[in-house]
Amino acid sequence: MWADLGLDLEAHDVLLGVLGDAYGKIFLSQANRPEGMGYFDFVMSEVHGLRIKELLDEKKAGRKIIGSFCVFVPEEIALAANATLVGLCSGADFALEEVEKLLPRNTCALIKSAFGFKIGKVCPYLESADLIVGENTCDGKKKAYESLGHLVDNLYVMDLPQSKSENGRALLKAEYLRFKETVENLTGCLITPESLKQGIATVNAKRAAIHRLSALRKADPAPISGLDALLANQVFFYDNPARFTASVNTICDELEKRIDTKTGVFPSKHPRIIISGCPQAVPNWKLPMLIETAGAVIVGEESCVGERGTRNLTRDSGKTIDEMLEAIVDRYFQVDCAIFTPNRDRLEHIQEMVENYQADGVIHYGLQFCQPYLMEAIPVEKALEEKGIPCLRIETDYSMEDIGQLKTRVEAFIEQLS
Ligand code: BJ8
Repeated sequence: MWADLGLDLEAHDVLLGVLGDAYGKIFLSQANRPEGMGYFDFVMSEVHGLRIKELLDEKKAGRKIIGSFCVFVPEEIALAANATLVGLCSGADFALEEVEKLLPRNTCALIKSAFGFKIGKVCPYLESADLIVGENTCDGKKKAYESLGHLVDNLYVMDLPQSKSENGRALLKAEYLRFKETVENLTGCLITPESLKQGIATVNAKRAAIHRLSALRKADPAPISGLDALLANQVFFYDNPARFTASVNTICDELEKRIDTKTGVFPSKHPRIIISGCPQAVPNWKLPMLIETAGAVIVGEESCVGERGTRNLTRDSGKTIDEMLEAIVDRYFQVDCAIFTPNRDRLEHIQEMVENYQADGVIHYGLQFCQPYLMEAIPVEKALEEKGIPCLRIETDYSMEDIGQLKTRVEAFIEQLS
């Protein structure tokens, strides 16, 4: 299967070895995990196995696979046209030397990682995709897609607004219409009101399950670790949607029982943290691992792999395709990515999350060279400080070089909250 996809077998084995090792040390070593996490352990063990086989079987049956790097790509539309959407963002460095021949060194790790996985031929999702969707969000991604277009022959770039104006909304609607037509041409399936309604229902159910999980994390003591909750949010982008929804709901049933019996994931009182900032794609677990091993519990992620990505459901009352598209545009237009200017909603959402999740502090996670989030980190910190909410600004990448320094800073911050 791997050879058919054109993967570099040796490099792929190395990647899986490192991934499996890290997963064992970071996730399986946690005490007192919910039993339902067994499903996510299985998914992770098969993320480059059974899940790829399923996608290839779908392709054989005539379905198309669409890969995306951003939560602005509407899964509802992909599903309605008989396509499956998978996330392509990667959270590990790969083939860095080769990547830096194509991209400047001062490019964020998330973009470099996507290139590294392509150049190193180690990502079966990327290689299975019939269409790869890039989006004009930050300058780094925008320009990087020009270069990515020379490495793949199936790149489609979606334009996105940069401000929440009337013109911005009109652009988003026009781009979603163009995306709809592109996906219909790709799959040969015309979207109908019924198929779009079903697409909306499937994605809403997936997001509602995550909302339920998030709501349970408001309990004190927290019934699940931040690492495990982050994992569920990461798997959101890969798994079969209906199976994912059912599995998250099963964990939630278990967590409700834990809350009834006041069974926390950690035995004693721990400072509660919100992580805010750049998305954390698999296997980027460095910072959450440091936070939770330092004795705090992460109770929410203000991130696209987290609440920013899943916050709102799509209105499902529309009857015509246009009414439903309007609802989709309304839903996505609320995503408060730092590429928007101004972006006051994000500041408010972070403060709301602190209140709702009874958090003691915020750790702002910025990837090195990510201008949008690093720039916003300063007003975020200021706004939080004005409200007396402690905030720690972290700037890091995917390497392990700074782990000692990060550990010291994180431990000192958590100590201050205890
Ligand atoms: S909606 S956050 S998924 S664009 S880390 S590549 S911003 S330089 S990822 Fe994102 Fe969509 Fe926005 Fe969400 Fe650029 Fe920053 Fe790199 Fe980033």
